[in-house]
Amino acid sequence: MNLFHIIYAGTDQYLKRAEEMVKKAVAVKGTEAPVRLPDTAYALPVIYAVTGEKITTVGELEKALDLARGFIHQGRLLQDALDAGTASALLAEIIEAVKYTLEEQPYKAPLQGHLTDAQIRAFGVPLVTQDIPGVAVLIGKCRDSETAGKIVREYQELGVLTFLVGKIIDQAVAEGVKTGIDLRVIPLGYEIESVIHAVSVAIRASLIFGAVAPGDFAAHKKYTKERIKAFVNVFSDWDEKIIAAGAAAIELGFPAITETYINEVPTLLLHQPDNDKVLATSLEARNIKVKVTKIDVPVGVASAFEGERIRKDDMYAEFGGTRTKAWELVQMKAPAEVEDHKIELVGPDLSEAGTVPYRLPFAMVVNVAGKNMQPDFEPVLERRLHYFMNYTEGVMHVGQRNIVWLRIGKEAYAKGLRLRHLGEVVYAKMKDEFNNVVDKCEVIIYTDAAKVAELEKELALPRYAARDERLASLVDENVDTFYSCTLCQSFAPAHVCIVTPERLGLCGAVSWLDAKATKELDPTGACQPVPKEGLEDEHKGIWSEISKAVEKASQGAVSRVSLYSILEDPMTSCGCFECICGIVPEANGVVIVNREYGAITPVGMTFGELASMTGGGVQTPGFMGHGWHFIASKKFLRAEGGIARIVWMPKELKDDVRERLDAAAKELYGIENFTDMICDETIATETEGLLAHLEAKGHPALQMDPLV
Ligand code: SF4
Ligand code: NI
Ligand code: CU1
Repeated sequence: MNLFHIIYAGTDQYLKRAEEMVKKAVAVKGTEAPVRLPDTAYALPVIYAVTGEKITTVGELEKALDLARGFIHQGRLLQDALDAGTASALLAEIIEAVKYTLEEQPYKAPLQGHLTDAQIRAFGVPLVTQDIPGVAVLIGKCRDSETAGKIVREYQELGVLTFLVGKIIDQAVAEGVKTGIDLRVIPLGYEIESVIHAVSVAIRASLIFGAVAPGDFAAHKKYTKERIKAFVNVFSDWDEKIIAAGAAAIELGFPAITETYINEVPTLLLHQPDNDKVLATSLEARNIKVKVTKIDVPVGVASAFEGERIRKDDMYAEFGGTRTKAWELVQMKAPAEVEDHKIELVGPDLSEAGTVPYRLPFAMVVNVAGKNMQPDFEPVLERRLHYFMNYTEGVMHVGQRNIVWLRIGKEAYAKGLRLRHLGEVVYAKMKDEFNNVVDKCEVIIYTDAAKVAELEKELALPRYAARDERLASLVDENVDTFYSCTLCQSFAPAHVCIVTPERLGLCGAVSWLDAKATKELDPTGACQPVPKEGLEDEHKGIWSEISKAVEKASQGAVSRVSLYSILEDPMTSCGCFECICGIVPEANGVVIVNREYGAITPVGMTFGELASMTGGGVQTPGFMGHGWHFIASKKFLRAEGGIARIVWMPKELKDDVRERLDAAAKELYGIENFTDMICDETIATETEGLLAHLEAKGHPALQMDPLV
C-alpha cells in the first residue's frame, strides 16, 4: 500500500469539503463577515502559526485555501507526504472555523470542540509539574466499548490529557468514563476534522509559552516535537482522512500508533494490534515516564479526578460546609511522638449512617516528623491536603483550615470507601511528594462531635493564629533571600519567576514558603535561593544580585529585573499567569483581568488578547502577568504609585480581593473602601464609562503623575 497516495487522497477530501464550506460561508454570511474561533487571540491559530497569516474574515478564507493548496503543490513536487499532512491541518481548521462562523455553538455537551486560550493557559502548571505527563489523541472506534473504557480510564488515571475523536467518545461514555476538561478526558467531536482542536492546543502552547513567531513553522515544529509530549492512537479501521491527519501529527513530532497495519515508519508511525499494549507502546514512543504510587484504597487516586464534582443527589456523606464543623491541620512533631503509618479514626465511620446524606463533624490531624522538616513547611504540606483528597475518586474537597467542606459520593461508598482510606491516601501522598522532608507521618481523623470541637479550640485555632502572625511578618523587607523558580522553562524556555514573600509566582501556585520547601525537597531543582544583595533601587525593587540570577537562569535573555514595576524592566511571564495587568493610558491606571473572565475590558481586549501581549519569558513594559494574591500587596506596582493605579477589575475579582485591598489602601493612602472606586463590567467596559465612574468616585489615579 502506498502511504503517499493514501495521504494525498485524504488531503484531497479535506480540500473538497473546505472549498464547499467556504462557499457556504460566503453565501450565508458574505465576505465581510468575521470568521473567528471563540476566545483566542490567534485568529485561526494553526494557520497563523504555520503561515503567519491572521485570517479574520470570511473573504480571507479564500486566501487560507490558497495557502493550503500551496502545501499540497509543494508536497507533490518534492514527493513529501508530510506537506500534505500540513495542508490537511490547515483545511481542517478552515472547516471547523466555518462551523463556528455559521453556528454559535456547533458542539454540544459532552463534545468540546474548540478550546479557549484561557483553558490552554490553565494547563500550564499541571504540565510543568508533570501532573499531566503527556497528551493522548485517541481516534476512531475501538473493537468494543469495554476496551475503549479501559484504555481511556487508564490514561485518565495516569493524568494524561486525553482527547477523543469519533465513536470512541460514545464507547467511553457508555462505560461510565467521566469526561470534561477538568477531568482531563476531552471528547472533541465525531468528525475527524475536530482533531484540529487538539493540534490547536499544541500550536498555541508554542505561541503562548514558547513565544515562537507566527509564520516560523520550523520553529513551531521544533517546539511541539521537543516540548509537547503528545501522540496519536488510531483504533480499528482507518480511512484516508484519518491517515492524512496522522501525517499532520507526525509533522509536529507526534508519533501515531495504529491498531490496523498501514505501514511502519520507525519512531513515527507504529503498529500495535494488541489493545492491552497500546498505552505502553505510546508512552514509550514519546519517552513519557509516569510515577505511580499504589495506594490500598477501593477507588482511583489520580490528579485527573481533581476536577470531579459531587452533586447533592450523588452524595452519600457530607462534612463541613455550613452544616457541621470541619477542619484540618498538619503539624510538625518530634520523631519520637509520631508513629509512622498510623491511621486512626475517633468517632463513627461512614457505615454507621442512619440516613443518607450522612452529616458529621470532621477533623483531620496529620502529624509529621523528619530531620529536614521546618515549622514553615506546615502550611505548605497542609495546603496539599486539598489536592490529595480531591485526587480520590468520589471525594470532593473544598476550602482549607477550619472552612473545609467535604463530600463523599454514593458510588465511592458502594465501592467500599471508608474514612480510614482518606488517611491512607494522605499518608501515601505525603510520603511520596515530601519524601525529603517527611520521614514519619500519622493521620488521625475525628468524627466525634465533642472531640472535633474541643481540639479545634485547643489545637487548631492557636496553630492557625501563630501561622498568621508569622505570615504577617513575612514581608520582603524582613528576609534576606528571595527564590528563583524555573519550573516553567520546560514550556517557556527563557522565563524565570522571582518569588518573594509578598510577590508569589505568577501561576499562583508557588509562594515564598513553597519555594523554600521546594528547595529543601530538591536541592538542585527548580527553586533556588537568590541573595537580596547589591541594592540599586529599593522602591522599584532592583537588586543587582537578583538581576544576575535572572540573567543566568534565563540564559542571558533578560539581564535586569525590577520586582515592583510594570514599566521599567518588569518581570517576564511564561503564560500560565492567574491574572494579567495592562495599562490604560486614558485613565492613568491599569486594568487587571483574571483568567476566568471571558468578556471585553476597557482597553478593548479580552483576557486572552491582553495575555497574548506578553509571555514566553519576554519583558513587555506595560503588561504583567501575576498571581491573584499579589493584587493587594503594598509592592504591587509600587514604582508607579502602587495599588491606587488599579482602575478596573472584573466584579468577581474585586469581591475576592476586596477585604485585603481595602485594608492596604487604607494603610497606604488613608482611603476607605478603595475597591468601590474601582470600575467593573457591571458599571462600564469602555473608556468613557470608566472615566465617568472614576471621576464620580474621586479615584486617586486621576490625580497621580502621568503613567506614560
Ligand atoms: Fe512557573 Fe513561575 Fe509558577 Fe514557577 S512560580 S511554576 S516559573 S509560573
Ligand atoms: Ni475527587
Ligand atoms: Cu508558567
